[in-house]
Amino acid sequence: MLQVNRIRNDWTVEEVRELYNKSFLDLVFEAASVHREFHRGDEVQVCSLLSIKTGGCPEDCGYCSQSAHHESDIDIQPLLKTEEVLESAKRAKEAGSTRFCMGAAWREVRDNRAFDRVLEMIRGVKDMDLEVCCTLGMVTEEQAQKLKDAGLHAYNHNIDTSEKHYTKVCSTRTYGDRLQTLENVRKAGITVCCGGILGLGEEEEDRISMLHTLATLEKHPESVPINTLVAIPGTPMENNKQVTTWDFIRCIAVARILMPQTMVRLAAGRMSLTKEAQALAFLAGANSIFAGEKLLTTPNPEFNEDLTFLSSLGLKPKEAYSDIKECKQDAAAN
Ligand code: SAM
Ligand code: DTB
Ligand code: SF4
Repeated sequence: MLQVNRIRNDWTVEEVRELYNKSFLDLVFEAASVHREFHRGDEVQVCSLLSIKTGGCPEDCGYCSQSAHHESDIDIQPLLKTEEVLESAKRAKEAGSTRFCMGAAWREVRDNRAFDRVLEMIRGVKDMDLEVCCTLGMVTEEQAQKLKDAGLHAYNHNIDTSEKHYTKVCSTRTYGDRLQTLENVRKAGITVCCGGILGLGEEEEDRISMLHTLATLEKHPESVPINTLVAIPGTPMENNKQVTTWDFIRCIAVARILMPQTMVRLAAGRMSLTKEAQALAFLAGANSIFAGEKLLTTPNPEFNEDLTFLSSLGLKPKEAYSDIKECKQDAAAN
């Protein structure tokens, strides 16, 4: 593909800052142009999430309902049975999802029976021709290889914010730990899903730094979820100020320009975004949503409401693995 020549991993912080500070409409226009050059402007991928193990997490991430350090009101749930997970994946597929992401409130993967069960879940979801993604905390190179062998397509592991601000978000692990897991996932040949959260009390400079880190990884993540904080009662961030629509769209647009081939996902926080703001996000380069009434522990718009909304904008759900299929077609044509 000719466009590959324009993929840059050497962005400077100054360049990212310059983009972030562009006048709003110029920024959206540039992002929309890049988006249409690299992606179909009429497609959005619809993904589903399932929490396969909920709550009681030993990490102290300040935003999270599932940390054992906070007093949030959630139903703690041990690892689900494989049949329950596959049933849920089947329903997600029937409703129109093409990617299924399973999340566990673990600090890290351990080599135990629970991990073997997750591998079994991956095989089952893969057999349904869904893109299968997991987010299970830190993984070693060997564990990543086992995930790959089971058919895992993507691993989600967010850097959340800038390296500088990270110490104010989580004290039980380091930014370096996050980057190490991402490297282990890459080495195993699994695609990387890595993004962040806006609204963690960060400054603009932290957002710029986070986007810079993502865009200067050796290879851009294939998927970048942009979450806005869902402020959860009982967590240290329950009273954080809400992110403005303008700041949110700005980050989507900058991510799109820096990482043209990446899927930019509207992740947590859509309940507090108007439909108009979401439409603007699609214009500015977002091309995926999480659908279904629940994210991991918090509410999300209903599936049918989203499908009607997408269709009202003339957007169609994207097929599973369509990027890989397009690459194969390109290779065959050359
Ligand atoms: N335990 C694993 C981990 O931390 O990587 C996987 C699950 S964790 C819940 C997945 C991601 O969801 C986090 O990295 C964070 O970016 C996002 N997230 C969690 N709680 C959130 C909240 N309240 N608002 C927005 N995003 C949130
Ligand atoms: C991501 O970046 N956002 C999703 C997915 N990856 C795993 C999770 C959002 C969780 C929102 C809070 C909750 O529902 O507990
Ligand atoms: Fe645990 Fe993940 Fe929540 Fe952090 S974000 S407390 S690691 S479940």
